[in-house]
Order: sequence, then C-alpha cells, then structure tokens
Amino acid sequence: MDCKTLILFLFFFTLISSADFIIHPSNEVNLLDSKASQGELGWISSPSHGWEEISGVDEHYTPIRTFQVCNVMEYSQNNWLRTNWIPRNSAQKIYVELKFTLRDCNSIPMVLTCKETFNLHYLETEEDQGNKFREHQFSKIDTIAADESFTQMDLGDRILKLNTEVREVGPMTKKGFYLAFQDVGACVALVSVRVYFKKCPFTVRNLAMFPDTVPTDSQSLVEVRGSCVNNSKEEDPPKMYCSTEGEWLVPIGKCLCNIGYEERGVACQACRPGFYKASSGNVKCSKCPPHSYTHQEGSVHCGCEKNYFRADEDPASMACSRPPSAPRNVISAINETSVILDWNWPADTGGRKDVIFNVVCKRCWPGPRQCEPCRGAVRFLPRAFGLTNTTVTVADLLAHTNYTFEIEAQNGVSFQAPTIRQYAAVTITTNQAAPSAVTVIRKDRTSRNSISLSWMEPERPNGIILDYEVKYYEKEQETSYTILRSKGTNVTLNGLKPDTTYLLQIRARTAAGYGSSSRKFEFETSPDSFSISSENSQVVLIAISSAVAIILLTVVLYIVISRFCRYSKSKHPDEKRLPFGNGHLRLPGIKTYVDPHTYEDPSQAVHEFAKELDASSIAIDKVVGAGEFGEVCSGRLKLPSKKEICVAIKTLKAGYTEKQRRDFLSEASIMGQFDHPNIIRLEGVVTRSKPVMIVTEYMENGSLDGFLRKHDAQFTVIQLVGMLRGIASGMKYLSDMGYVHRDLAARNILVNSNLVCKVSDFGLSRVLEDDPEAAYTTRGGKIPIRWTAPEAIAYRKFTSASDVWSYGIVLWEVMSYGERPYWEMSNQDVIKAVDEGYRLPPPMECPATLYQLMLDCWQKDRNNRPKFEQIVSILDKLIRNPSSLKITASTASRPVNLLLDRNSTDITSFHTMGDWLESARTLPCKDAFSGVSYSSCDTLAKTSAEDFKKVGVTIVGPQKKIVSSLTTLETHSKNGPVPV
Ligand code: ACK
Repeated sequence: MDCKTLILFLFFFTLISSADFIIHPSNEVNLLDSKASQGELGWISSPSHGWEEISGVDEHYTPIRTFQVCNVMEYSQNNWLRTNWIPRNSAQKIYVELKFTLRDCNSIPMVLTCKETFNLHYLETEEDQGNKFREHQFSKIDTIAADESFTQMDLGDRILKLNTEVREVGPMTKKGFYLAFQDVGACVALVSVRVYFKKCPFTVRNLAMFPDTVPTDSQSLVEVRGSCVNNSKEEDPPKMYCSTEGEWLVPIGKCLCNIGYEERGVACQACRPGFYKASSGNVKCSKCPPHSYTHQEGSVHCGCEKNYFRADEDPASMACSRPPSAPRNVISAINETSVILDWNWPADTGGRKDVIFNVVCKRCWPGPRQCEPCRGAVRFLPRAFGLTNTTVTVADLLAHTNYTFEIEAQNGVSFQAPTIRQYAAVTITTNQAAPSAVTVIRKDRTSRNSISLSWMEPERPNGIILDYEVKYYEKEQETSYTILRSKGTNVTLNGLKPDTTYLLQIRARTAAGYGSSSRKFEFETSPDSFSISSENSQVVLIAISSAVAIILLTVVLYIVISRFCRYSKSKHPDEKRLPFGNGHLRLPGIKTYVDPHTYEDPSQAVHEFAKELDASSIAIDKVVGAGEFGEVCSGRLKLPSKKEICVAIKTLKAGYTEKQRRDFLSEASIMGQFDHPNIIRLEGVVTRSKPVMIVTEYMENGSLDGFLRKHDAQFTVIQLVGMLRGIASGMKYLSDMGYVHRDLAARNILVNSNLVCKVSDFGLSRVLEDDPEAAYTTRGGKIPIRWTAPEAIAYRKFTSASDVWSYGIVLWEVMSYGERPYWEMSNQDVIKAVDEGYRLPPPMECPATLYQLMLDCWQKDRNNRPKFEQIVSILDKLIRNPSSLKITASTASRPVNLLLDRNSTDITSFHTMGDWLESARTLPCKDAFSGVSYSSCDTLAKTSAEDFKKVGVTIVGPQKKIVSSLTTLETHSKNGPVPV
C-alpha cells in the first residue's frame, strides 16, 4: 500500500481532534470554507501531479473536498496548491484555519525525501488573476508542522489524528488575496481550509443597540456609539469598544425606557392596561393606585374615578382622593367678646393628609335672619384660614352680638370640586364685656392751676359708656391721687400746682364694669410767672386787640339775632322754618315739613314733634342691629291704658357729643312730623334719662334689601308691585310735605309681617346752605352714589325729583330681589356711565311696564321724571290690571340686546363690566334702535309697551331674581346697563 493510498483511506477512519467539537464563535465571518463546497473547488495545483483534489466525507459523513500529496518516494518535491481569489471584504486581519493529517515519516518504510511540514503562502491582489500563478509572487506566512502525525499502527487501529493550525495574516490592504500551500515532500492531506476575519457582532447592551463592527488591524480599540432601542431615550450616551479579537469591551452609558414603557428583555414595551409608568427609567410599570384606572396600553398615569381627584403636586403613585367631609362636633366657649371654637376632624378626610380648616365669621341679626361678613377688627388666633389644628380663638367681637362661624374643611383637591363645600356652622351670642382702653388723649389747654383734656371713645366700647374715670397724681406721688368722673369725653382738672408734672389715666365704664386703663399720660402745668419776651409782645398785642374786636362783633350780632328770634318765636311752628327751597311749592292747607335745624334750639323741635316717654315704660329685649349712633334693639312699649306693643329702640351710645345728640334726635324730630301708613311711625323719645332713645314701631321683617335677598324669587309680581306701591305712596306723602329724603334705598325701607313697606332712616343730618338753589349737601359729603340722581351728585341738587331717581333704583332692587345696583362697578364708573347715558338693564323677567317706569325715573332731565303721585297711580293701574304685567322685557327682547349691534357684537363675549362698557359706548343709541323710530336717546325712555312689542317683547314665565352674585359676569353680559 503506497502512501497515497494510505491517505485516501483516511476518511474512513475516525478523526481525532479537539477542534472538531468547537462551534465557531459568532464573531467570525468566513471568507472561505472549503467544507462548504460540495463540488470541485477548482484550486490550481502546480505541478499537476502534486496536490490532488479528492472527495471524501467528514466525521458526520458530510461530503467534503480535500487535497492531498504524498510524493515521499521522489526527490526534490515542490508542489504548490493555490486557492481561488478570496475577496477581503472590510477585513484587515485575516485568520487561516487549516485542518490536516500528516504521516509520520518514520512510519513509512524506505522513504527518500520524507518531510513532516508544508508551507503556507499568500498573495494580495486588487483583482482575480484567474489561472495566472507565479510562485515567486507569494509571500510565506509560516511553515506548518503537525502536532500529531499518524503511523502504520494508527492505520491499523483506524484512528487518524487531525491537526488544526490557525495563522493570522495582515494587515491586508488590497481587495483580495490568494493562499498557497507548498509541499516539499511530506505525506499530507488538507482536510479543510477556512479563512475568516473577526468582528464585534450586533448586540444590545443597556438598552442601546451596537451594530456589527469590524475591528482594525492595529492594537487600538474601535469606539462605537450605541443607539437606543425603540421607546427609550439616552440617559448617558451609550458607548462600547470593539477589540481586535471581535469582543465588545467597556460598556459606558445607557438608555432608559420612556414613560409608559418598561424594560422587558432587551426592549422597552408598553405598560399593559391597568398599569402605568410615570417616570422614565428601567423600572417596571406599576398597578394603578386606588380609585384610578387606565384602559390603554402605554399609560403614563391613571385617570381618577368619578368624584375623585388628584392635586397638581400629587405623585402619580398616590391614590385619587376627594374633598373631606365637614368638621364635626363644633364646640364654642364664649368669654366676653372672645370665643374659642373647637371641632373634631372630619369623619372622612377624603384619603388625604393635607386637611386644613378655614373659619368664616358672619355677623347676624335676629328676626328675618340676615348675616354679613364680619368686618376687619375681628381677630383670629392663630389665623382664620389654613388652620392645621382643630381650634381657633376669635377675639375682638362686639358684645351682645350674634355671630355665625362656618368652619370649612378643605384638602388639596377641594378646589377641584368647588361645588362641594363642606362646613359645619355654629351660632353664638357674645357676652357683656368691659370697654377697651382709651387710647387717644389730647391736651387742649394748660394754665398754672388747671389743664383741659379730651379723648376719644374706646375703639370697642362694648355697650353704652356710662362715664369715664380720670385718675391723676403728681409725678412720683402715686399714692396720693385724685379721681374724677366725667360723663363726656373731656375734663378740666383744676386746683393743680403751677409748674408741676402730673400723670393721668382714664378708663371707661359700662354696665359691664370698668375697662382697662389707658396708658399713663404726662403733662405739666404752666410756671408761676409768665414773662413775655420783647419780640413776642407785639404778637400778643395784636392778638389781644383782635380778641377785643371779635368780642365786640359777637355782641352786636347777638343783639341782632335775638331780636329776630323773638319775632319768629311768636309765630306758628310751621312758620318757624327758615326759608329753604327744595323746588316744591307748598299748597295751602297741606301740612309741610319743618326742618329741625331751623330751630334756634333743635332740642325744642324734638319736644314739639316727639312724645317724651318714660324709660320705665320700655322693656328692651335684644339687640337687632347697629345704627349710626348706637345699637338698635327690639323691645316692648307699655303706655298707661294702652296695649303693650312691639317697638324698635334706637339708642344713642354713651360718650356722645352735644352735636351727636342733636343729630340723633333730629331723626325723631323729622319722623315725628309724619303720619302715614308707609312711613315708619315714631312712638316717642327718651331724652330725660340715659341712654337717650328713639322708639318706633317694630317692623318684623327688617330692611327690605336683606328681606328680598332672603326670599329670592319667592313672591309674585303683584306682591312686589304692592310693596313698591307702598314705598311710592310713602314718598308721595313725603314730597307733598316738602321733605326730600336723599337716601332712598331698599336698605332704608323696613318691612313688617304683612309685607307693608315703610320708608325709614331720616337720620342724615341735613345742612342748609346759603344757596339760592337751596340744594343740600350730605354730612361729610357722603352721597349714596348708586342711588343718587346725576344732578344731586354733580351739584347737590337734591329735590323730590332726585328722590324719584332713587325710587327707580329701589324699583330695580326690588325686581332683582336685592341685587346690588351696577354690581361691582366702582362709584366713579357708575357716575361716568350714567352721565354718558347708560342705565341699568331690566332685571330678569321684569315686566316691561316696570322697566319702563325705571327708565322714566332715570330721565336725565329731572323735569321729565314722573312725580310720586304719577308713580302711585301707574302702580295702582298695574295692580288693577295684572295682565299688563305679563309682558316682560325678556332676555331675548330687552333693549340691551338691541342696543348692541348683533352683527358686530356678541354680548356673551364680554367678560367684565369694563369690556361691556367699552363695547356699548361705541354704539350710537339711534343706530342700535334701527327699525324702531326713536329720534334721540332721551326719547327711548318713553318706549311704550307697544314699542316693546315691536322690538320683540315676549311673554315669559315666572318672575326671577336677576342674577346670583356668583354669576355677576354672566349677568353683566346679559344685563349690562342700557343707554337711554
Ligand atoms: O335689616 P334689619 O334686621 O332691620 O337690620 C337693621 C338694623 O336695625 C339696623 O338699622 C333694624 N331695624 C331698624 N329699625 C327697625 C324697626 N323699626 N323694626 C325692626 N327692625 C329695625 C334693621
């Protein structure tokens, strides 16, 4: 058996080589694999009798092509085998893996040239050179020797040893290359030739994708930027390095799954329904927290169930929550004018910990229950809003006063459910309390032996001040002091030592006892001798001569005036009035009103018009409100041989000045002159004992404005017109008497249990000015702007015609159930708007005739306004013919809409009164009324019911309040003032 035959047999033997069990790593890319070829490889063998291509099977019996040579019996062997042209691709470094068997020379008998190695060569070219083969062009890579060679014995055992050798070639630069195997006399079989290069394969690390990367031949690593997988984003730029061995090294940076996606395997996948992920990061999606849900995939948060909310700052992981229930078990502990309120936490905190409490203070009056927010002076400790504890102290309340406190619980989601206001209320009445300290003391005059002082009443008298205690002593002689009592707020201390320092303290006393003392007030009396310097002497001389002149003038005036008064006193009381012009001609036979100010001694007027009552005939029951001069109480009056009646008692608070007393009683002097079912009736006055009181009939339902607000939309139009008729009738009586009210407003009308309205509040002190027009000014220039006619505001022309204007406003107040005229517009804006011709719009569903009457009352020219007599007669007609009230100035047909150009102006688009005014201002009145023949804005007020029909007045449903305070904006847009 020759060597060749020996080798040919080799594939029927078991090949032993560890290499055969190696699976090629995935980072090796084959350029050539002889085993993969089923047909002839077509390699060039030179000389042709050298290397021989033969077919065989591998260990798996897969057919393969192999080459073998075994010319060991001949000398000088130089057999070449060249592969086909192998394209390099991008590889720079190439690996050649050879598998071969080699016969042990010693095992071959009588060999001549036996070798146990062969040579491996390569040649780089830019292109395939076909069959062209030249040995000398090739470069040697290495001499390949077998680790294991086989012997005859192995053949006998049918075991052949397969060698695997790998050689590196590179760097390669040309497009391709050839390999060549040079045999120089060995017995060798090339079982397989594999040529490959290494790469770093595509991989995903830290959610970043790294592409297939071929390393360079040099030793340096290749830096590769990764790109984030879908639905993820870079946190740190992801990077890795590809080594020359095709291994990924040193991963840096990473990508994070987007919100709504979680890391699953090497991808970011959407959260399933019912789960959410609110932050990016490689954490899992979380289950929706309680009271929340999501039906979508990839949710970033879960929506709250109905009636559950999430505050802005709530994390997505927090359960949805709801506003708390009301606080429970409110307890109040009253201490004089303070109250400590304590309550329990709400039963349901809504699932939150951030519960706070707000305390709203309302001052309330009995009778028709009416409350208004407490004014500024009330103190809350620690505060009124945002309380975290369940207690608050409310101080500086008024004594003997009803308060309601609303304790509201809120949490972080209360604002999202504003309609659910959860509060507990407690009503208290404060006790009697001593007055607060006198804080302001003024030194009026000092002399050698005396000092005159005056002071202000304490800020909180907490009742009627009976007197003041003035305690004074020489400085540093505190044990020897003097005490004086003063009914008024001034005192003169006599009998003092000259040029001495004194200290003084004052405290007020009420029925509740003494208040706390003022701080110590220091003063000095003048020195014994008072020298006048020469430069002052001239000034003093001038002062003395001026004083003498003034005294002389006063004496002369006194004589003149007293003569005149003697003359006037001899006349009838009605003739005692000083002439005052209010634009009214007094008809003979009709009683006229006498201004108490025209009396030489106004207190004389009181006794002329008011009955003096004995204080013992009056029983005060409770305080029902606060008047300008003191408390208003309800009580009973029992006159001898008369039935006891309910009365209202106005008191004059202690510490009043003479002027205040006069002004207070002037109301009684005025009221006492009237006798009409729609004017509040004066029962009498108490002036001879303290406190000074005015006693009137009791009006069970209190002020009209509050009464209407309380009974919003509860009356029929006829009932409202009935009330208005009463007011008009009372005003007619007053104007017939020549009395100008000047403060006619719903708040100054009182309502009794039979819904009878009576005009009240004759309390403004009216100062007659020396003016031919005989207009009046209000005290301190205070004019109730919203109710007052423009001429009265502009130049104080108060007449019955200006009262008619105010009546128009009252009419509007009544028909809108106590709405505030002109809503929140400022006084200045009201004056401006009215002056420019704008008027209040009709209250919602207001009968057209009544709105017409309002517009008539608001005529600019006061001569065009109706007289009260006419108003009474119009209202009487309406009452007799109620169907005339069915035509309403409805929302759709009110002039306001007509006055705004529908084509250019969407009235609902006004968000503020300002917007409305700006827009309305630009529209000329006559343009707005195109289609209705009005020649001027003034004549619009004369619109008849017919005209209203022409412009689309329709019959609508029941009377309603114009707006609620919360819908002011909407009301503005629907009911903005109307130009006339
Ligand atoms: O709206 P009211 O309850 O009614 O609150 C005020 C308060 O006194 C201050 O003016 C009430 N008031 C005034 N006069 C009377 C009266 N004659 N009858 C009943 N309440 C009166 C008024």
